[in-house]
Amino acid sequence: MKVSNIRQQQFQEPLFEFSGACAGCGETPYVKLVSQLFGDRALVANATGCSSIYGGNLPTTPWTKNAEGRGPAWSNSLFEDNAEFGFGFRLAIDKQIDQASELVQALAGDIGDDLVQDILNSEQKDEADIYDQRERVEALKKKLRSLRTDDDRKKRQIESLLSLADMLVKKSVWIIGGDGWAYDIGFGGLDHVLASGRDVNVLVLDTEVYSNTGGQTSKATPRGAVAKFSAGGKPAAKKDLSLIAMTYGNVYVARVAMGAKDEHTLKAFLEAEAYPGPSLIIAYSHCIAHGIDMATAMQNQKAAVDSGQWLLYRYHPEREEAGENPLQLDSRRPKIPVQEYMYMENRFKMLRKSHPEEAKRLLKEAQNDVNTRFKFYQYLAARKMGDEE
Ligand SMILES: Cc1ncc(C[n+]2csc(CCOP(=O)(O)OP(=O)(O)O)c2C)c(N)n1
Repeated sequence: MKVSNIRQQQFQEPLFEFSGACAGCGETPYVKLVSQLFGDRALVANATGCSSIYGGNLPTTPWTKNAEGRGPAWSNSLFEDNAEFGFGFRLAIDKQIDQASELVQALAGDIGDDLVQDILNSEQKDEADIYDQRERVEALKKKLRSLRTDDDRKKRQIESLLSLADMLVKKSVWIIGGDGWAYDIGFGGLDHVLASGRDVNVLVLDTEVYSNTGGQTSKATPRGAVAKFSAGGKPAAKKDLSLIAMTYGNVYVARVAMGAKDEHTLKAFLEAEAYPGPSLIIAYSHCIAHGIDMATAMQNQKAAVDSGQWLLYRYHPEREEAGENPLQLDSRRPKIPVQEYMYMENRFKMLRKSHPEEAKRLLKEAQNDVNTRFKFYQYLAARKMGDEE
C-alpha cells in the first residue's frame, strides 16, 4: 500500500472509532489519521479539551487495537502541562531504548551476532522497515526465553531485556491538544519542548476558540470573530504559532486543512513523523462554535484556504541541509476576498448585526492581514539559501 496516496491510505484500519464528538467534528478526522498511520506504535499525550473528552470517555474509549492486539497508548494530562507530559514519554522511551541496547550487547554471545547487529543497526525509516524490526524483536524474545543459565546476573539481564525488548521497535510520540492549550495556557511548555530538539510530534487541533468550555477567545481566534470575551469582535490578529516555531530552524512545521487539500495533510503527517526532531502540525479544525453547517464544513475549510485566511505550508529543516529553502508555500495566491469566507460563518456574520461599523473596520483589517501575510510568506519561501542579501 502506498500510504502517501490518500485513496490507498484511507484503507488503513483506524484505531480511533465511534468517539463521542459532535457530529461532523473538525478535529476527529486528524486524530483518526494519526491512528491509521501510526496507531499500532503511537503514544498519545492528550491535553484537556474536546479531544481528551471524546477521546477518553471512560470507562469506554474510542481508541482501539488491531487484530495483533496492538494499539495506541493514550493518556490525558492537565491543560497546562501536556507538552511536558508527552516530552516525558519521549525521555522514558529513549532511556529504555538505551537500556535495552546495552543488554542486547551484553548478551550478544547468547543471542547471536547477526541478530544483534541487525536489531541495533535497523534504521526503521518506514513501515516495511519497522515490520522487519518487529520480526527481529520477536526472534530476540524467543531466543531469550530459550536461554538456560545458572548465572544469577545473566538471569536478571535476560529478564530485564525481555521486559524492555519491545522498546527496540520505533515508537511515535504524539502530543495532541487544542489551540487554548497550545497558543495560550500550555504555550510555555510547548515552546520548551519544541526547543529541546527531541523527536516528538505535536498536533494542534485549531478550532480558534476554547471549544470544550463553550467557545472562549484564544490567541488563535482570528480578527473580527465573535467569541466569548470578544463579544465586540476580536480586535487583535491571530497569533502566528507556526512562525514562532520556525525561528528555531530545527523544528518541522506544517499548517494543514484537510477540507482544502487532503493529500497535503497526509504528506505533512508522514513528513512530521519521519523527521527525527520536534514537529508541529497546526490543523484547521472547524467547530460548532463557528456557527456553520457541520454537514458541509469541509467547504468552509476550503474557503478559508482559497481566501488566504488559512495558509498551507510546510517547513522542513532537512531541505535546508540540502541547500534548499526549508519553507514550501503550498497555498496558491488568494482567489476569493476574505469577506466571502468570513460571511459563510455566524461567528463573523453576527458582528455585522450587533456592531455594523466595527464589523466594517475589522473586515478591512482582516483583508489587510491576509494580503500582508501572503506577501510575507511568499517572500520567506522564495529566499535562496546562502544568499548574502
Ligand atoms: C488550568 C485549567 N484551566 C481551565 C480548564 C478548563 N478547561 C478544560 S478544557 C478547556 C478548553 C480547551 O480548549 P482548547 O485547548 O482550545 O481545546 P478544544 O476544546 O478547543 O479542543 C478549558 C478552559 C482546565 N482544565 N485547566
